[in-house]
Amino acid sequence: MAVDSFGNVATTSQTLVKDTLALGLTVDGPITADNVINNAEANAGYTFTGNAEPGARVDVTVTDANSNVFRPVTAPTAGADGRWSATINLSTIRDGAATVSVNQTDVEGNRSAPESRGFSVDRLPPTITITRPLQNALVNAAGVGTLLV
Ligand SMILES: [Ca+2]
Ligand SMILES: [Ca+2]
Repeated sequence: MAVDSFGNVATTSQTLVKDTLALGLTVDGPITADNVINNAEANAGYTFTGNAEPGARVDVTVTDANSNVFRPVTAPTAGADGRWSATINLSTIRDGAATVSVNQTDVEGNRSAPESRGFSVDRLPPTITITRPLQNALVNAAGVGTLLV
């Protein structure tokens, strides 16, 4: 408030918006079409995507079944449309249940609660087991035609 020599009073007001929240954090799924990272997909690396506040830095962490942790080389920043993407090298990820976790720090420095999504890693090809029949065991007609001993 300001008062001049004639007693006129000038006031100004300004509305301050206090931003204490980091909103809208998501991580897209499924991870690959089937939510399973196979060997070829692991070797190629995977680009995780999702939403965050525009301009927020998004920390992306993948943890595999052996508690190995994978991160992008640099944490992505959400674009003006709120989209983020992070390519992560998964060439040494291990088989089993894995999780991608994301957290964001918005431009005001607010951090949000983490979001996470589970997926599977299956890098081993299916195994084919051929069991020789026991000696003198009966093999039916279908088995005789296909079994090479
Ligand atoms: Ca915010
Ligand atoms: Ca897949």
